[in-house]
Amino acid sequence: MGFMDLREWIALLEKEEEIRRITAEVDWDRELGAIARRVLEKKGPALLFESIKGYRTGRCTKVFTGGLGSRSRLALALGFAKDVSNRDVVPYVMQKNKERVPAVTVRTGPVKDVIVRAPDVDLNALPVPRWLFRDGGRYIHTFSGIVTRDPETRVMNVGIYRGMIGTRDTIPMLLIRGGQHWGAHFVKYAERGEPMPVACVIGWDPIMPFLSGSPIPAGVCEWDVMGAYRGEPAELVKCETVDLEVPATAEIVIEGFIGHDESRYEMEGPFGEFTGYVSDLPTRRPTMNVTAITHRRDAIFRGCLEGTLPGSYSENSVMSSVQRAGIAWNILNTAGIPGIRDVYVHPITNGVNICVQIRKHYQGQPKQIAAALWGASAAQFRYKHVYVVEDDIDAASYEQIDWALAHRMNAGEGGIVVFPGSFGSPIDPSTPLEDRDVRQLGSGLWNRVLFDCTRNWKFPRRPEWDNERFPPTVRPAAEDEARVAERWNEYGLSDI
Ligand SMILES: Cc1cc2nc3c(=O)[nH]c(=O)nc-3n(C[C@H](O)[C@H](O)[C@H](O)COP(=O)(O)O)c2cc1C
Ligand SMILES: [Mn+2]
Repeated sequence: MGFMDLREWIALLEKEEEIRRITAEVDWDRELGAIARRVLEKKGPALLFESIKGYRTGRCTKVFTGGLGSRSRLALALGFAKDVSNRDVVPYVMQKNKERVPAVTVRTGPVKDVIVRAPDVDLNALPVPRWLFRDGGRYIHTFSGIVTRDPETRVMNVGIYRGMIGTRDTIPMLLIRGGQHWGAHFVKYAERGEPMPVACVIGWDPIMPFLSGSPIPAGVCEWDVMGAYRGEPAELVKCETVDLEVPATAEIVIEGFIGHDESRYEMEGPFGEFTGYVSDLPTRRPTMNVTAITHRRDAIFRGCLEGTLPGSYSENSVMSSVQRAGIAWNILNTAGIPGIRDVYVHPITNGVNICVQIRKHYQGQPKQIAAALWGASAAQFRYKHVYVVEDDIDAASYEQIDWALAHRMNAGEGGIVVFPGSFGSPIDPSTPLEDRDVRQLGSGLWNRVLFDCTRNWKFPRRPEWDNERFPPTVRPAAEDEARVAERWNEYGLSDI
């Protein structure tokens, strides 16, 4: 099932009573973000702000946020019932991520209703929030699909990368060369001495952030994967000033170029990041020079309040709890590792921590799992801590994982493996700033850790342990449990 555009998605949320329209006037500066935070804390609905201070009239008067801020709304976006289980939705995503329905190019569409070209471009004409009082500016790109093209293969990529309004027509962005696909494109354009053409799509089918915010393998065009999820090709139109294509029914598209001259980089940050911490001192970043904006009549701005805290899960973490589990599971399958029973990502860590449940086939299997995950570029911002548990431990239960960690894991016997100096997130507050210098290092440096919470096969099987490698647990014998269950009422315990 595909939603044609943001408006149909909003209509479905309305039908399902999963959205509120805010008609009271709200300030884009801090107030809108603080409302969004309070609604996340209350596990509340998506929000459509209809009266934004200073934007009661103009080219764009509405802001939509929170559409994917709960598991039930994510389920709706994927065409499932609201209460779909992890075990149903993750395999679906694993399958769809591997399918492609190529996009088609159409002549025109509503995204061309209004076309503004440089020098008439003014980004401040959009009601872009300053989401958090600590943010360095108005973050225009928090949930936009950022489109670039590989200059060699001509395949397009769509990713979410944050960007802030610099001047009226510039957007400094967090562009990481190592790991991120547009970063690889940027390096290729630099080698050719050409600026990189970029198109930023604000507001479309919810499948767009779901796929652009997570790593699909390099070289795969995310528009084609979105087509697979939609069950019909994405209909794209050519941009006005860059050689790129964008959805014909998108709300707003910002076109431009990012050059390589570091003297033209602009300051970006800080930004309230997915870790729940405010990341980075203001830093000079690659900067997009906007050459055109095209948009629908009565365009709706789409953004997201980033940052997960205990009890308050951002849209990114809700998406990640499904995507990052599915992507990891596909990596493990591709690596040919047997016995994977479940892969679980709790939204609180966004997939920085991940738990893999296995039927143990051999002693070195957990280390093979960690090596496979850490060898994949999908691990750029994720999979810092990998737990491996056996199939009697529920990967979704922190209590059960901690029991296995307490009594099965032995650090001195290889239960903890630290893999230092690996590529990783430059926005992890536990990483020293010098290891987060993207300009120097290309990406951040991470010390990754495996917690092998499986039972050690170096222990010999023992007859007194029922021929197992580990002692039996304190559970009564099955026949004792059955007898007691049968006589339960006789004991006068029927109310327990
Ligand atoms: C809300 C949100 C903000 C993000 N911001 C950034 C960012 O600023 N820079 C970045 O490299 N990745 C960012 N990401 C993660 C990327 O979107 C993710 O790694 C994705 O795989 C990038 O696409 P790619 O794999 O095609 O490069 C963000 C993700 C989300 C959901
Ligand atoms: Mn990609």
